[in-house]
Amino acid sequence: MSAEIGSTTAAATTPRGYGPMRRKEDARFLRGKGRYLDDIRLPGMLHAAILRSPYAHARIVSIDTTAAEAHPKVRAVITGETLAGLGLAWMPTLSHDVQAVLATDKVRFQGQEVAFVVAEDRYAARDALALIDVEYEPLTPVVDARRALDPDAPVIRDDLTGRTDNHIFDWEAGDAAATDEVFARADVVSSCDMVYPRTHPAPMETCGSIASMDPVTGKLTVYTTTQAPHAHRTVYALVAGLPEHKIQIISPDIGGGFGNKVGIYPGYVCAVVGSIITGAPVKWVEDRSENLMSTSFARDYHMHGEIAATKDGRILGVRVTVLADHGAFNGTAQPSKLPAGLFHVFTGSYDLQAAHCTVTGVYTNKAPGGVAYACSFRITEAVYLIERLVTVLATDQGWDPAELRMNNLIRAEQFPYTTPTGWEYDSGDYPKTLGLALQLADYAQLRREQAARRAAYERGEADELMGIGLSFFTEAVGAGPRKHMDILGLGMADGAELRVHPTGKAVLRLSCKSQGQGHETTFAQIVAEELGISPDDIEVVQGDTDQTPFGLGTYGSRSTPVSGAAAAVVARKVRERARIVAATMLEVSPADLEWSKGRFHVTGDPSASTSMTEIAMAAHSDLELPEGVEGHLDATCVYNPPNLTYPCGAYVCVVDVDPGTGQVKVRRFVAVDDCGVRINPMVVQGQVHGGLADGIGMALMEVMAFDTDGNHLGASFMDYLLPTAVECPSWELGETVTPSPHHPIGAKGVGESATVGSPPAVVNAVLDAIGVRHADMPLTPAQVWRAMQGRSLRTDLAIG
Ligand code: MCN
Ligand code: CUM
Repeated sequence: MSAEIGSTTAAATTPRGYGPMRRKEDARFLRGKGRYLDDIRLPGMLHAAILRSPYAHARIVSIDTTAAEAHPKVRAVITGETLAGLGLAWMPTLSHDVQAVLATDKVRFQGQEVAFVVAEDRYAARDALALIDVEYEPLTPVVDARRALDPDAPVIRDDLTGRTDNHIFDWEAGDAAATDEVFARADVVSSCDMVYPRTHPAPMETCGSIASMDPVTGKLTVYTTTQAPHAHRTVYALVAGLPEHKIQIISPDIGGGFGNKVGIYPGYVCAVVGSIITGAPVKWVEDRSENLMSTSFARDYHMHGEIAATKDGRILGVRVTVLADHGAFNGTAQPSKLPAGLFHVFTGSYDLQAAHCTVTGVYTNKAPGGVAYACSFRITEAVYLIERLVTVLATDQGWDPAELRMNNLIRAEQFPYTTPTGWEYDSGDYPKTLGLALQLADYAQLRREQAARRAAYERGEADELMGIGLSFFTEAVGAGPRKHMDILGLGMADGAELRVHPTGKAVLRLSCKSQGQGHETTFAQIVAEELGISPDDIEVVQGDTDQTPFGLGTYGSRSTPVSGAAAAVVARKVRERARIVAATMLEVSPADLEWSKGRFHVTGDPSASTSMTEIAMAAHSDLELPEGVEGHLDATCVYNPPNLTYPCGAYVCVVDVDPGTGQVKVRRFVAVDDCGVRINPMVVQGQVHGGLADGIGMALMEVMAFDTDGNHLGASFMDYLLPTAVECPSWELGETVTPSPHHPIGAKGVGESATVGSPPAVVNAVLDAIGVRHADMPLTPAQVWRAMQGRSLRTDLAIG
């Protein structure tokens, strides 16, 4: 699906280091030989199912489990009361709130967990759910976040002492006074209200867990679909009071995470309790509806933005207020100290004088979670906001949106650039990146074609209108404990361990966890680049806490910025050890050796050399190493990134819209990404392709909608629409390379870039085609048609 222009062409050869290389893991994935959670069967394993609330808001009057317990194949029925006896009825969320593991007092969203049945097989567990008798007293739900703070709104979280409303937090960033001052002297101001609807990561594989408590040794083994195995282990230990060294978390192959697999879900906790109670391993795996209804969603931001500029097109400042719908429990995955995540970067890629934003978080009767889904902690919303605002300003003033962007982008010489909200962008050459995108798209020609098309349409000679949409984004990825980038309050730095075997093969152990991003290949390539060993000879081990070093795992596109750095650093340590071994072998001083990929040779005498393989064997031999130098070729390192990395990109989307039906066809999509040094350009392109498809999905079809009773209207793929190859054009990719100055190999993350950057490009294109200033996503045919009649609606609520 890729037309590559302005980018490296992928070859299938195996390089020694960086470069296009086919993914090693695909040998098993493409043959159906992956080992996913549901492929794992332990001896004597039991199966579980969860009874969920049919109501969005209701008091629980009684739960009668007698009939379910009497089912011949049922081994245990767990309720909130069972858990309360163990002190586990409530668990902490990623945002320092608490969430009911199984509801005791009230249910607070449709699909909330009420009881957990453990049975001999999956069918019996499901059947027994119907035998549980729960008496509910329905309560009025809060479905619309805009009504959550009304004085007469029902209080959702009456479990929290002293709580009299649905307010969670107020948070602000930037300088309010300076921003007001800038707005006061601006010539022009544009404003816009926009909703980033609730969406879902919807990975192909749903979430699940198998817990196995060994009653004799007291060791708890948990196989689970987690993006963050070490963080999960520490949380299990802290919450359940289990000894951490006796917990092993194994994250097997993962069929997509996209943020959905960062958090800890009630089913995971119940599986552990189920195993302790029954003395057998307990497997719990969600079905599709459960995944869509109850696991972490994304976005749900109601934003009001204002943008101020001079009359000659200099953007001065941005002012934003946001209402954030966090659902019934505040479970957003984000650094503890930043209640609105990294929404801070709402100033985007522009050199502004001042900016200010306030975010208010509220509870509603919807599933908890938030942020997750290729989000980089709310940057998706921030980029959408600023890229829509800039486009609205251009529309209002009759300016060209490309020119407006070009004139206001942060310039190359301004890096490192401190934003008005205090973030230090590490590097970039934004005008060059945008310039390349405009060139690849042939922007001027596109505008001419568009004008001709509109004229033909008005003469009745064309059926469709053409639109061109732009976006420019800056991402902030690669969070670590420094700069307050913890998760769950845990500031766990990421480790790497590298061991070279006597025959020159190597094993690299990392704290991150691939969910499909190709880590087994790309991290092997990093070590290969540093040591000159073939990537095929380097095994990457991840996802098993007994086998890998501590670290926070994979989310926020942090693997390359953090674990990628760790891999390079640990390989360099091994290389320095190899230098000493080589010097001993060649009977020279280590300082007299020069490294060229894969070998050390004596300075001035290339014939006196030894290869990495020879060195590896010698390191494990009877070679007499200098006093104090250990044998073997291995090393460990812990990497705590000094800053985030800031990749960027410029996107141009071209659409054709049928005004009669509102149908949108994405005709072209040009994406120029700058993620610094590319380890494997082919993998990067794959990441970008996926993210662009995601963006088309969010812009045109994906939304978690609710009716007035809080019923979930997107609980299957019949209702929650995902894009397919049919809706996607042949992507046209380009690249610029601005290395990160603080990263050992100059790489920046890229895993979420395209998801973050593409929705505004698509929306801007559709609105450009139909000549409408703003309409909310998703731009379904109905929404486009309504927008053309001047009646754009809220798409996330059936009440409109
Ligand atoms: N890469 C590279 N050169 C760079 C940057 C990255 O070759 N300069 C490669 C990496 O080595 C890695 C891949 O690209 O193999 C993605 O790297 P990175 O940007 O570091 O992102 P992560 O590996 O941390 O992946 C997380 C990111 C997130 S947060 C979401 S959400 C998302 C995404 O990855 N989920 C995905 N892409 C996904 N792709 C798949 N197939 N499945 C998911 O669940
Ligand atoms: Cu927030 S989606 Mo990704 O960061 O796993």
